[in-house]
Amino acid sequence: MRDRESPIDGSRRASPAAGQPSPTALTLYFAPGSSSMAPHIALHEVGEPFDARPVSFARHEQRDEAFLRINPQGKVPVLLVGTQALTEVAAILYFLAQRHPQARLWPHDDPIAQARVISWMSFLASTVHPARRQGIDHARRVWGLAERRLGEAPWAVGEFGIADIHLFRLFWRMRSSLHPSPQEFPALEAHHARMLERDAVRRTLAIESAIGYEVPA
Ligand SMILES: N[C@@H](CCC(=O)N[C@@H](CS)C(=O)NCC(=O)O)C(=O)O
Repeated sequence: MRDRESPIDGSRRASPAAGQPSPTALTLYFAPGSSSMAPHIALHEVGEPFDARPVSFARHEQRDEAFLRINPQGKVPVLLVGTQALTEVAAILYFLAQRHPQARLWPHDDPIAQARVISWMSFLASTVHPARRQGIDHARRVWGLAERRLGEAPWAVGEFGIADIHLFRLFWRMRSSLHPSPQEFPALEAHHARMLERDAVRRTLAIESAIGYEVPA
């Protein structure tokens, strides 16, 4: 991490009188282009200020002792809420959507839509994200399932929400590594284009590309 001070080490914090951060202040640990892009987008969507801490994969900062104290798995994203660490894209997106109902990232009044969002997020985390490691052919088959699942709908479930953010980041990554033709996944391409119209997405991409992507091509 570029900032060597461990944010969970209370002994190294300033005293409250000297301006100790609020116990609910948000800190995002992220590596440009990686899974953490999804919570990064969500933070811009909800508009809450946060402290952004880049983690360099090239320098193996995810293996630094200070970072492993925050997330023993050595993975991003991590969102600190005060000193409490949240991990896993799905959980962080859910947390931000609940914390900011005005951002309308979650179908608060519709239990069936809520279950469908969880279904998408589970599918993305457990089937889509790990697919690439099982080979290009397998990854393409799995993306074919995502394509059919999205179908003609503009968004994953009803209105725009957290499942779209999660889906976007994974498809963005797949596009830059497997370079599918525009005809291969037309629904996902249209979704990707729709996402790129959003200020929060454009802002996140600009910030992350300026720092530099260190994820494998
Ligand atoms: N299931 C986790 C996946 C997180 C993950 O795999 N993060 C990767 C980047 S995409 C990482 O930090 N890798 C660093 C490493 O394994 O050394 C989630 O949804 O947050």
